[in-house]
Amino acid sequence: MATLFISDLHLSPERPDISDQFHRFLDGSAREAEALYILGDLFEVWLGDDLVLPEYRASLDHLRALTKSGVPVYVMHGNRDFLMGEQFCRDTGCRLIDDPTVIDLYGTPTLLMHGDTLCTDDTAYQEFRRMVRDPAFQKEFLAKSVEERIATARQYRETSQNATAEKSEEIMDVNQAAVIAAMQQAGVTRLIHGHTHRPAFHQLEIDGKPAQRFVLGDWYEQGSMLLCSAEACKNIRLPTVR
Ligand code: LP5
Ligand code: MN
Repeated sequence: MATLFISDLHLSPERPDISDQFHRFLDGSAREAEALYILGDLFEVWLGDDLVLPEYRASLDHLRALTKSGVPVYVMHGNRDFLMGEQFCRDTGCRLIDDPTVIDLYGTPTLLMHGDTLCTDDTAYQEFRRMVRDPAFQKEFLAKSVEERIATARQYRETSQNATAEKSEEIMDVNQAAVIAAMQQAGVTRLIHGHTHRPAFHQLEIDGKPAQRFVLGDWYEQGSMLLCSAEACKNIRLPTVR
């Protein structure tokens, strides 16, 4: 048996092939899993549970079919879809988990995060994050009309695209001290996260003990997952079928 971790699918009507691959994954290998964890940015953007794009419906249905088949699916918010809420859970049978969350992964306490909070050198982003994660700010946003929400999100995207084009790769990666602090605080020697779209396995040392950081890959070009069994965790690229 295995536990699967994915993140950063950025499902969007603009890339229907990726949605297809996700659906095949949910109907196929995910059915054999003990559990599936989606660690943020499942959707390119989520403007509220009451504003689901018609193109997203099929993905919700495939998720629902997986949870109905008995595979638990845990979903964490990313920096694009943090407005997913209770209705999303009712529609899919998925359970939302906090960022950060510690799970017992075959006997090894494992810290799960989206990864954006580890990018502490990106101070402009952290400031933006504080603003949009404020419950009062979100309540105000969700009270806006559909058109206003779409327009505001578009402005955020444009501002963000311009900002990221100016930032260095180092600034947009995790800060090593933040990684160590998060792992120490959680009392773990294993971390799994996404967000940076730099799939990798990093070995580090925390308080003299060997520790591991697994970074999940994005689904821009093709699917990607981390498969963990009692023996090991390995990053796997999912074959594209066109
Ligand atoms: O997403 P990605 O990978 O391209 O970039 C992220 C960071 N950017 C973001 C912003 C999102 O892309 C915007 C879309 C989110 C829609 C959310 C739902 C609707 C809003 C709900 C409100 C309650 O997350 C980017 C990081 C990068 O990752 C790497 O970590 O660098 O951060 C930025 O670029 C942020 C900028 O540095 C600062 C942006 C300030 C924006 C201020 C508001 C602009 C005024 C618009 C007027 C309404
Ligand atoms: Mn992200």
